[in-house]
Amino acid sequence: MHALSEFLANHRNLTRRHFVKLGAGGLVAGGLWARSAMADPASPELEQALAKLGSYLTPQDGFNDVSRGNPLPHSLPDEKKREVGLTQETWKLEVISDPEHPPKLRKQLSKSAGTALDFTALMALAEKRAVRFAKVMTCLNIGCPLGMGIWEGVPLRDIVWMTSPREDLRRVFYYGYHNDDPKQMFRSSLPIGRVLEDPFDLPPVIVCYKLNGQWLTAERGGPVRIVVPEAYGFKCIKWLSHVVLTNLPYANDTYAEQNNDVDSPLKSFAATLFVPTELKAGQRIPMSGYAQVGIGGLSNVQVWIQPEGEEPPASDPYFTRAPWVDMEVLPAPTSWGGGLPDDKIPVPTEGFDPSTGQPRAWPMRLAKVHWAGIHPGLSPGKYTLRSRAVDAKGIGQPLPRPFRKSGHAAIEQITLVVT
Ligand SMILES: Nc1nc2c(c(=O)[nH]1)N[C@H]1C(S)=C(S)[C@@H](COP(=O)(O)O)O[C@H]1N2
Ligand SMILES: [Mo]
Repeated sequence: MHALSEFLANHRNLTRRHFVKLGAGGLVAGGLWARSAMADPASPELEQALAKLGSYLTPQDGFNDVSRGNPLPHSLPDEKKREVGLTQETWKLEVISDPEHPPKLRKQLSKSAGTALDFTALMALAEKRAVRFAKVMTCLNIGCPLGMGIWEGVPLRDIVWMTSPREDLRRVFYYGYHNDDPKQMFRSSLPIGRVLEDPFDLPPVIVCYKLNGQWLTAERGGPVRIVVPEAYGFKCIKWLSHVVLTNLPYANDTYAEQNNDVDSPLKSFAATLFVPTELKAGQRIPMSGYAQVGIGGLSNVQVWIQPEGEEPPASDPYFTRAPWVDMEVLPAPTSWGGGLPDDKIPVPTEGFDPSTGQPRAWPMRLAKVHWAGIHPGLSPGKYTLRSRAVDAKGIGQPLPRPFRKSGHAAIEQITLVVT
């Protein structure tokens, strides 16, 4: 609750500013959002909407869990976890050559040769090479992020280079502990180029051991998981045990088996967290929500309230020509939550100014934002409320990549009833 009241205090000035700004603009697109409604910006309704947003970062045990496994690896008793390498003391990572498509390596890191990487060696690397970045963890198939975190790890390339690869190395695949049952293996993969270099100012692919400044819990994939900054959750393998270097030129992710598009980076999308759905005529309607900022960035969040019976043209299935209205994207919070020690972003973290602890740019790509707004009220009837993200190029969700199996970005629909 402490974090929440701080969050509200941090956002109050902003909302005041916002509604003054909107008020000065007068009527906006669609004519629904009138100047008069913006007269009392610090409204109790709006505070109610902001109060529903919760903390910015998600505590580790507040993430939604979609892990596979029978039994779930994180639910194993401590004794068994020690036995199978799911503790920091017993964890070992093998970095080996794919026997079917072998690259030329000078060395492998294997348990049999006694050269597997252990947690002490990982921490020795971390002392010099640790990186941190913000990322929203989202399942490609789920319409709501699983959680937002600051992830810390060592670049995967530093570990790949330990094998002194020479040539015929085109891809890396990796998997974690899966109850020693081949049928339960959950594998993901990346082109070697993405591991060795970070295109478009992305942070590196990491071998991750901390989340929000704390050791990665077993449920989040600890002691060690992979985190790929721009990817959906299925690329971020938990309970990491094996990295396999291969000359295979294409993706061999387990997730491809369910018809998923496994080469698709995070999309931008928005959703509502709070809006009253049973209303009186003319009653002001506060609303708030979040947006995931995908690889395409975010320029805005918009809302459209469609009266029942007013159908948009069939030639516009993604509602690009509907009378969308801008909401206010809230600035970076000054209180982060999520269990971050002292509520401070660790220094250094990519994308953050080390002297102020604030993001260098906002909205921050691959992270989350909150938004809020207030509608002046509707006449009696039934309506459909929709929200959408608009990317940095001005393209509205679910475009430019509308297909479901490359990541959920369907426009949400909420029914409002006004009496
Ligand atoms: N070993 C392993 N890693 C895994 C999975 C899994 O089932 N097993 N699920 C993946 C999927 S589909 C998602 S969306 C993310 C979820 O990460 P989280 O549990 O930390 O939210 O983990 C990924 N990593
Ligand atoms: Mo997922």
